[in-house]
Amino acid sequence: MTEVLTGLVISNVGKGATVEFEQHIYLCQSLRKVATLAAGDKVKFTIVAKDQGRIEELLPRKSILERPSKGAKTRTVATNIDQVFVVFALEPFCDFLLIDQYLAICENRNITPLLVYNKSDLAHSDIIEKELLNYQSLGYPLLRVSATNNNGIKELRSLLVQKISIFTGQSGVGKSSLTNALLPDKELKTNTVSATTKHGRHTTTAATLYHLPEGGDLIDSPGVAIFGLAGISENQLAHGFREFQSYIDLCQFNDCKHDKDKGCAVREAVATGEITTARYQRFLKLREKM
Ligand SMILES: Nc1nc2c(ncn2[C@@H]2O[C@H](COP(=O)(O)OP(=O)(O)OP(=O)(O)O)[C@@H](O)[C@H]2O)c(=O)[nH]1
Ligand SMILES: [Mg+2]
Ligand SMILES: [Zn+2]
Repeated sequence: MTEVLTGLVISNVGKGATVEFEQHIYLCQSLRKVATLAAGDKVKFTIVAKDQGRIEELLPRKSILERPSKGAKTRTVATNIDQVFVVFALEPFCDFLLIDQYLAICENRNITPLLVYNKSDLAHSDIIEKELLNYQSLGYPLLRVSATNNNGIKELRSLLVQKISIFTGQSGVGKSSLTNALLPDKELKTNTVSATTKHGRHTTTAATLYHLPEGGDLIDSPGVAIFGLAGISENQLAHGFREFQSYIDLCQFNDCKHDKDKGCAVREAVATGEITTARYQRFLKLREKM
């Protein structure tokens, strides 16, 4: 009888999932389940040939990040994540709507979000600084880093120990550059997951898990494609704006949409300045997008 092993999914490469067991990688298939597997999954598998295996069972997940797929479907991007590092920069200019979307998802998925301002070697922006002050007052940790001059990398590294973390953010903000700055062996930057785009730039196409020398794992994921608002309800979106939480219960109506509704405590808090207009406007925009 073949032995059933417990492995860790490193990446879903389309034609199968790469599964790690005792520092060895097996390309695994299963008739039904392989499409749903993602980086971070723990699976039971059997070895069927040299470097090849078959997935027998998917083990329970602690958390899951999904992205929208064809039709109303969703696709799993990564699982068992402890913390999401939301990476942004001056260039391409920081998309706060996207940041709020990531934060809202983390609030609902019990994942710790942290903000990472990369390319801190570039110029200062008053617009960005103003928003960052607000995020910090809401309790979101903020790190200023630069993959170019290694500023802040040590602190970033210390936050990754013993956790499964993922970098997310717009394409071009430097997620892969930061991953490379953190990994000791540049060879680990597998070319199988990076395809040269027509602009001649390397862009990440599949979420891939990397082990860190200090312990802990890092998943490098494709840019903006990752986790849309897939699987989140309107109520969860409102809850995902953490400063709304204490007001939601005070709204006059249970089914308050926090828009033009009568007796909305959230809108009232915007009027008195307890919730910033910027965050509230972005909430309305995201709700419209759903
Ligand atoms: N000035 C400066 N440029 C940086 C820094 N980090 C990354 N870059 C540059 O930004 C560009 C994009 O970096 P990537 O690491 O490929 O960005 P990414 O977020 O992985 O992009 P996708 O894989 O497309 O999502 C590259 O040209 C990097 O050299 C930084 O700290 N400072
Ligand atoms: Mg990348
Ligand atoms: Zn309301």
